[in-house]
Amino acid sequence: MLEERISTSNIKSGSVVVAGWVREIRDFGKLKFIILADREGEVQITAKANEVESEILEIIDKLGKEDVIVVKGNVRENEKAPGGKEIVPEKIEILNTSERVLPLEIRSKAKAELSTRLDNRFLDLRKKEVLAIFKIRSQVANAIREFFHENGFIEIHTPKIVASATESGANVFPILYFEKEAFLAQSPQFYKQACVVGGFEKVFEIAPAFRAEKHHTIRHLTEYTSVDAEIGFIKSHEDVMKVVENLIKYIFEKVLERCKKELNMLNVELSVPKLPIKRITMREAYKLLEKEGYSVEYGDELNTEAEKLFGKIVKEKFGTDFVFLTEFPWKVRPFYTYRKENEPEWTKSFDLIYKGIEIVTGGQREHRYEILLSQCKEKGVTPEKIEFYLKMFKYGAPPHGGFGLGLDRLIMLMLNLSNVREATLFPRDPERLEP
Ligand code: AMO
Repeated sequence: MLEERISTSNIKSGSVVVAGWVREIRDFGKLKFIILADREGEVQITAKANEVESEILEIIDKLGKEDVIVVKGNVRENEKAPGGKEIVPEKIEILNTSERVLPLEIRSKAKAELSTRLDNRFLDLRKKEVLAIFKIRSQVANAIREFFHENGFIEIHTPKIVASATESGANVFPILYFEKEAFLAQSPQFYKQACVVGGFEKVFEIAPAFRAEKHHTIRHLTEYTSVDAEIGFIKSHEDVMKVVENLIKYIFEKVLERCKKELNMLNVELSVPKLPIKRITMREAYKLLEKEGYSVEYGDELNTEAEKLFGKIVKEKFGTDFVFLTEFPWKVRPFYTYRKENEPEWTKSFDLIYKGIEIVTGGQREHRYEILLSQCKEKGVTPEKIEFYLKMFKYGAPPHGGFGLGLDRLIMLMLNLSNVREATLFPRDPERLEP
């Protein structure tokens, strides 16, 4: 029967075969209903004593929620049935059974605790709202690939087992690698730069990144999906921001075009951001925050609270959810960052803030060997430990820059989810290694 199977979204008329999970059973003795669910939706199976073989009623008596069945039957109009159609079964086959007590209700209106949901993620994924999140995430990834390919970027795959930290030494995961010291990659930073120096000019990667983040927040994971890009022959970080904003616009346009049903299901109203996205320097941001009575030490980063307040100020003042925070202080940026020519305490770098949370970091990179070496020492990074990286700047490195975008955070904020874990299939945090 399975080879004739059609999706519940394709049910029109005549004889059909559908397969899926028994989501609900309603039993009125001589009249029994099954709500059968598959990826695309649900359909009602209606079995009346005088309309179906008695064997069918016996099978339905044995069924429980989340059993997997295949049903052959005839489609009939019924305005009371969900979707206006029902199937009168001729044959029901049980493909597999489920335990009778479920650790998680799939159709329940009451929201289970996130930890219970994640412990039973395979069941949680059967909820249509959860599926909608991952259908949208799939389309976002698709749009990202399309955008980069259309704009001349080459997709790369860089190693995730690495010999050194790239961002800061503090949040890197050490691993056992025979007799050597090794780590899980925090970012493809060095490798994406290596590809540009290697002559690829424009590259991108969508891959996991690992951070030993001990803190428990709604926006930190220990493994997240990073969308990285690196571009050669730029004039400044401005060229990089242009790519970021065009990418964001493209993603929003495609999601609006391709995910109407899913956005409706999640009650999400999206609008494509207007370009150019507002740029505000860190120095201006300190002043804006100061005016609201929140003072940040000159040269410091914005903490979570300040970032949130900054997002709010920008929304009220400029009516936008997106803002580029530019010219970060040298003090808080990694050694590879390019400093402003006449103001070396400030850098040619930026973050993109969306609804008060950072989703992108980027900037121009220092490509002049001697300066890079001295910046490396200034930041306390041992040059010998990153020799392979430093070496490539001796053989003709063009000016370049790039960015890293946290895919999980983008999805969380786009869909108004309350926690980044909801945007991630099987999230990893300090407590969670399974499922
Ligand atoms: P950064 O460390 O700021 O920059 O990371 C870039 C983006 O990655 C996301 N992100 C995270 N998402 C979830 N959980 C985490 N623990 C986490 N850490 C980071 C954020 C962040 O904006 N090499 C640079 C990028 C570059 O300059 O090209 C980097 O990794 O959305």
